[in-house]
Amino acid sequence: ACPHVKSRCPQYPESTIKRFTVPEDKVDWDEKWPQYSPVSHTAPAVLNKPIWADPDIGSFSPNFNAVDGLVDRSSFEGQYKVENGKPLNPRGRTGLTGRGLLGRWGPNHAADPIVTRWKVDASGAKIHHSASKKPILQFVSIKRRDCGEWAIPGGMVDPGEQVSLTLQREFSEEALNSLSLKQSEKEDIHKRIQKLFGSVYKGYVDDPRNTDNAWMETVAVNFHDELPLQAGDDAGQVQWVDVDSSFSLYASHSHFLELVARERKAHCHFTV
Ligand code: RP5
Ligand code: MG
Ligand code: MG
Repeated sequence: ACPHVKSRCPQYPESTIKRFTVPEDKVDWDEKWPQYSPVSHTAPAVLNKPIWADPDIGSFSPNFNAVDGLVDRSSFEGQYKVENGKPLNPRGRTGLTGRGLLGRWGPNHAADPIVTRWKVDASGAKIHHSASKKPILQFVSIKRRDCGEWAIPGGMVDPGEQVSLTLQREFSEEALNSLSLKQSEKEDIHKRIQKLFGSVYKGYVDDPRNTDNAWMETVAVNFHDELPLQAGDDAGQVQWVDVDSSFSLYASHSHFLELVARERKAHCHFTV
């Protein structure tokens, strides 16, 4: 796997904290590096003991690398190491210890619904890219309220929740504003998004919130359909975006879209 980059972003999100700089050749835990002195940071919102967060290690020793009650603490990346009671990021050093903005020690499981359609002209014919000659896909993208970056409308898996439900729930909340719909409209939307396609990606997300002890993992799936969009919940805006964009997306989301485009034999170009 290639070294994580956004997980080493100098400025930790929603704080004034700066990460200890980790050069690419020192990311791997197997590289001896006695000078490594990462900054410790866990956001006040996490220390406040909300229901979505674990307690601090010391008073708390969960079953790592396993399904622990309703919380899945196993990783798609295989067995991760636990050192002094704390799980170690499977992709290596991030320059920051603690949990930062993430609630769980170890993997924090999310789900990413990638909803696509073909880009068509006024007559309904597929538009092909002038250089690659391949048809152009569009995907539903939301502007995240936290950082203002465009992203897939994903979200965290709730304890005990089926990933297939998280995908539908987060997509409906963020891209269809289902939290403000009538019950009958909710049911209609639910039926339409149940037609689930195979999963595109399962594993680590190079998310700017990641730390040495807490990181994002996801299951990304692709639905191909037309849907009426309306931004809601943690989405500020929502729109269909060409899978041919000059702007970069949140975390490793452009990588997931590359996988979808390849599978659908569509044009793809993203700035990473
Ligand atoms: C990313 O964070 C995942 O790929 C997913 O899109 C998202 C989940 O976190 P929230 O949207 O709930 O903040 O790493
Ligand atoms: Mg959400
Ligand atoms: Mg979200």
